[in-house]
Amino acid sequence: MDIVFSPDQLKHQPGQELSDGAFMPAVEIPRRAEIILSAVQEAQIGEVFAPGPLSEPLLTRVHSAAYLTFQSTFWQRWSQELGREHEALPLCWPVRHFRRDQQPKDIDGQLSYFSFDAGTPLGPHTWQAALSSAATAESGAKRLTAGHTSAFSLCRPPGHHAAPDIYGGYCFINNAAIAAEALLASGAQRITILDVDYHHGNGTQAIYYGRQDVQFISIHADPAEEFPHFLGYGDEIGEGAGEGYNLNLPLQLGTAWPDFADAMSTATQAIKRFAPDSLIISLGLDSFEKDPISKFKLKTADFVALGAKIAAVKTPTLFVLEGGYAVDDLGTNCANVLTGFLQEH
Ligand code: SP5
Ligand code: ZN
Repeated sequence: MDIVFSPDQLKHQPGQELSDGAFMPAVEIPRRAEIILSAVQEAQIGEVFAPGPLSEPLLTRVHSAAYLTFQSTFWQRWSQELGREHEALPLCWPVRHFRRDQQPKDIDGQLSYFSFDAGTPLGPHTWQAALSSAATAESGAKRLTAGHTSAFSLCRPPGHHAAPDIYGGYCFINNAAIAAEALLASGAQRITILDVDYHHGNGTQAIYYGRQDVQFISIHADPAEEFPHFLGYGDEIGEGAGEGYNLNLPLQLGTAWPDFADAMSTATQAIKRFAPDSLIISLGLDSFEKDPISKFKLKTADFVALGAKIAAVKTPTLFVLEGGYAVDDLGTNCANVLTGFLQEH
């Protein structure tokens, strides 16, 4: 299985995030990608390739023009117009009783308008790294179009919390959606995105909620108990033409492999009924028992079984890295998913 990775992705180096009511060391750090890259090389999953340049039209298929203008000009405005050299966090959101139809002109208002959390710092090279991450997803998708039966896009920063015009949850560009759009643009009719990250993929759900060409399935911690708090319930089934093409499988805190495996069986049955041309896995590894911010209980060996369950769908599969934070076993867990997949494939 080819692995796609760009070192430009390491240029996003957040220092601190707001968490537990205080500034804490950021967890979505370059070290995550380095741990995973060395483990998949060690496990001889496949050869590592740099991505080609990102196709611009894919960006506009996923994100709004206003959002792309904001992100691509943000650091210039923040640093040169305002003289701010520290990384940026938003302060005030248009929640209940506020208006959302007026995009503010000033930069602090815009930071809030285009975000949903204060845990996702924007720094000088964030957008460049996010573009490289999206290019990594696109290059993986191109391998499936070329006839490969699997590929691994080692994307970082992650993408599944990013909606058409909102960043947050450490995500800026929705990489899984970039890959889905690349496959559709190359002639695929139906794509499934199966999101196994510990957190609900609210951004991916938002992008595809009204569409029937992309089925979205997410296994995650119950939003009543966990971030992103406001989306990911089981009664969210899609709307309009998309009704029936969104499936949320929330699980309780403390979930271990047997219950996660049951949810995987439900998911794979739904995928087989939909019969997609390709499967995209939003591969979060934060369901691990020792993940520093999460509360599921998957063990290192369980990730082999997870890969095998994905292989049982028997559909060309692109793995797109999402969350999973820097602990020693992170790389082994990732390699285990890919090994488990390859053994059963
Ligand atoms: C891609 C992805 O996995 N994004 C997750 C974003 C989660 N951000 C909020 C984390 C809050 C963690 N609070 C618990 C810290 C443990 N003390
Ligand atoms: Zn996550």
